[in-house]
Amino acid sequence: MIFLKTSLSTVSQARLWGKASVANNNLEQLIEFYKLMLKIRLFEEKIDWLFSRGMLGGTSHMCIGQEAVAVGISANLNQDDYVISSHRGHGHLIAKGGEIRKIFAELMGKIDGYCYGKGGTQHLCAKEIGFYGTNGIVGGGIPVATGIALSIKLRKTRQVAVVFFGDGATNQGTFHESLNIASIWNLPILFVCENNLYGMSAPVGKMTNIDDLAQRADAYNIKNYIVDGMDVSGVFDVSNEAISYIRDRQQPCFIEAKTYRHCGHSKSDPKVYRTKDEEKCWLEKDCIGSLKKRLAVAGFDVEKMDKIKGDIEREVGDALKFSEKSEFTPQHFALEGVYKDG
Ligand SMILES: Cc1ncc(C[n+]2csc(CCOP(=O)(O)OP(=O)(O)O)c2C)c(N)n1
Repeated sequence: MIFLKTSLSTVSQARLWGKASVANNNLEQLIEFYKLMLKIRLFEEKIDWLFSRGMLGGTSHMCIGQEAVAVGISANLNQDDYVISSHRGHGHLIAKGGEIRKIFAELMGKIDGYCYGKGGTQHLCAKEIGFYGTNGIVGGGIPVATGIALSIKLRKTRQVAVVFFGDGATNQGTFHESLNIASIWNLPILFVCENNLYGMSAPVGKMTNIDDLAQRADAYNIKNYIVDGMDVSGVFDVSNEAISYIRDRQQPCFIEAKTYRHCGHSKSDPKVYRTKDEEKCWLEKDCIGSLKKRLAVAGFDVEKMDKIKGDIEREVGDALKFSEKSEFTPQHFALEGVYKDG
């Protein structure tokens, strides 16, 4: 079931609505969603583990809790569609077909990383699968995606550009300028706001004076949707309609996915700005936990789910070993590939 822009004002309402869409997805598809969401989570949990042991430097922003948004939307994309991400982008890359061994290697500064170990977590780029980068500048990916959408329009293909960003990014000028341009030029772009309720420690309710961020798309006459971001099948259905609309009509769309990050903003965040009760409440709605329950109700037995988890754990372990064996990027690479002539 799909929900056009409504007066939705609470996340609990979104949750109820999202449930109605489960019947639209078949068991096989739900299992694939489950596998991919679990892969993203286990991969990020391993990154957390590496940080805790001092085996990774810098910082990283996990999407633990938000996996359903990346997976539900990317399931509607073709390889030659474009995805542009934010600082919280591992899940978007994996959902677009990214290889976890190359992401591990990138984070470790190894030569086999997606950007030869020079980019790290906030500059992950995989052009060969249409992934045009994570972006450390809040709102920075939105105009890039809008430019890509313009190039699609000029080339007259049926591709779409999808850009993921957080609630905080909707207060940036880049967001408003991009929505305006996309609207007046009829660009084939899907704007996806992952409203996880906080921009760092700032609650969305204190930073914006509206109930739903999707309202902002109305100001630019862009068709928009609100969906429960904890329900992967709801996200899939909504984005399926939005992406078909973009391809057929060559016009932009906007989705606000109400979601939550179970983890802190980045690895060093003790989360003192939110209550344990709130965290517990959202954990109960966790996208992976709830899908697991639905699969069990649908008759998919627990042993099979345990096997899936075991297989993914092995895959993550192998990917890590691969990246550990990879060589550190040689110093002379620092100046290579940074400037393209012509
Ligand atoms: C232009 C800019 N301003 C501030 C920052 C610091 N910063 C990094 S992430 C972040 C919060 C972003 O919140 P949101 O857009 O909601 O994304 P989320 O982290 O919730 O996924 C801020 C303020 C930045 N990286 N870039």
